[in-house]
Amino acid sequence: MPSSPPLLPPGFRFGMATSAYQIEGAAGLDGKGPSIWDTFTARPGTVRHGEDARTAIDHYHRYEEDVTHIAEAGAHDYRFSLSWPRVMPEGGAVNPRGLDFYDRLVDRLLEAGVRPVPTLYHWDLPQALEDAGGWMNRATAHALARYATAVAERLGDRVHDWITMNEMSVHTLYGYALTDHAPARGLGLAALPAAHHQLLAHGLAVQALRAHGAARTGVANQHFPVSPAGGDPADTEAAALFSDLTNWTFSDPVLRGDYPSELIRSATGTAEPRLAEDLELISAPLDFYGVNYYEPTVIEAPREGKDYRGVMEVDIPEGLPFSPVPVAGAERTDFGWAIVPSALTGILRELRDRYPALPPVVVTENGASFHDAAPDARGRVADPRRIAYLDGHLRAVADAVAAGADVRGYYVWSAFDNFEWAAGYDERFGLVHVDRATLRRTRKDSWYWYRDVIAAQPPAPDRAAAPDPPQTTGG
Ligand code: GBH
Repeated sequence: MPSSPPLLPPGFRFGMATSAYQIEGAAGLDGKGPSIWDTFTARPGTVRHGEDARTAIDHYHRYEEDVTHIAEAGAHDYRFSLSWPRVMPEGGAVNPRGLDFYDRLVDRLLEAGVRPVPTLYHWDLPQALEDAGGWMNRATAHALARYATAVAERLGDRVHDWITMNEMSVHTLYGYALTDHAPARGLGLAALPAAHHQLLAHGLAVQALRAHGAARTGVANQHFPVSPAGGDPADTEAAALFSDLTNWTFSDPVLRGDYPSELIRSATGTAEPRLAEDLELISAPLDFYGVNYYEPTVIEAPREGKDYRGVMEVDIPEGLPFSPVPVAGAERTDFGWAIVPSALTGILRELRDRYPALPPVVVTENGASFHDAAPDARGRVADPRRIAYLDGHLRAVADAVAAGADVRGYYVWSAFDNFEWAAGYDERFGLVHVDRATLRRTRKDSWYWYRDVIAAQPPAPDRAAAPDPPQTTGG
């Protein structure tokens, strides 16, 4: 690793990210209703070691200490999510005590000089709404818009930056097409209406947030940079279809007002002229576009008789016209994900080339799981491989900027070790270590490294005095 820190342009925003279900705990406390993840984790065999998130890392009670870990690193932004079933236990009527928590958290962040960037929806749908059809039901999009209004009414005087939805692609794929995440529907391609209704929810939420004074609104989409395994045209075709389904189905409607193909457009299950109206709403210009990036995917056209099981963390059903294959020659995280920083430069450039109307980009998630050892006798957690991962990816962002991509921020996933969905607590993404038995927090070496990287950046034009809007040059 080079000794000089990765440098980004003045005003570039460094942050950390988390999500409500993965950290809060306090299940059922202060009127919180159940989410689809409570239902899912209660079923045997869904999560590694049968773990659940009833306590998670107890952020609900420890948020003051947690904000200190974020602020003392010098992070400019903190991306967290609001728990819909905490705010609306059944997805409808508001639970004021749920809102009180976010009110306290936002105040604490502002006191500490950290800009709050809440995400409305990070996969924890109120179970009552799932019982009414979940994202397969168009009404869920309108329910989300009412939720957006309720939180903006309460927090909008202090929160100016909003993210509507997190990774609609992963939620649709793992939760609705496959069964690896809640609500485990296993619908295959018939899951596409769930994608459309989330996109509609995004569009409606943008409207609702702006009506309540939001200054900057965006969405966080997972992007899987996809490449064909070989020069065979069948591989190229398979990779294009895979990328349509996992990438462009979720970004094209937002950034250019249509689905990537006729096939997908008709599989959304929404008929004209309503579909065209929806797309109009979904493509309202955004203030920023969030990119979550972890690793690239290599795709081939399935070879007869070849066994593809175990290649992905989730098993893709047989009989599909594409198969993911391992990324050749890449180092891997302890989660088994390929480490390819250049693919982040690649996807940032590809987005710029694909969308003439692309707003400024923020890398809203990037990070790596390593199975860090517990703090040693002196309270140190050495995690050199996480530092190398983050360093490489920040340089990859700098490369994209040098190549003309307009990237304005980077958020590490994650501030804290947390509940990694179906993988439970083995997978540690945090800059801060969390001991499972005591929930004690310990800053890892990567936390100190990140603090030093942030401190080494060129000074921003009066960032502290002018948080809103970012380019202001007050004095
Ligand atoms: C994000 O999802 C989530 O937003 C966040 O909640 C989560 O904790 C974090 O990232 C870490 O997972 O084919 O086996 O190589 C990321 C979703 C989907 C990223 C699958 C990597 C490839 C797995 N991911 N993916 S594999």
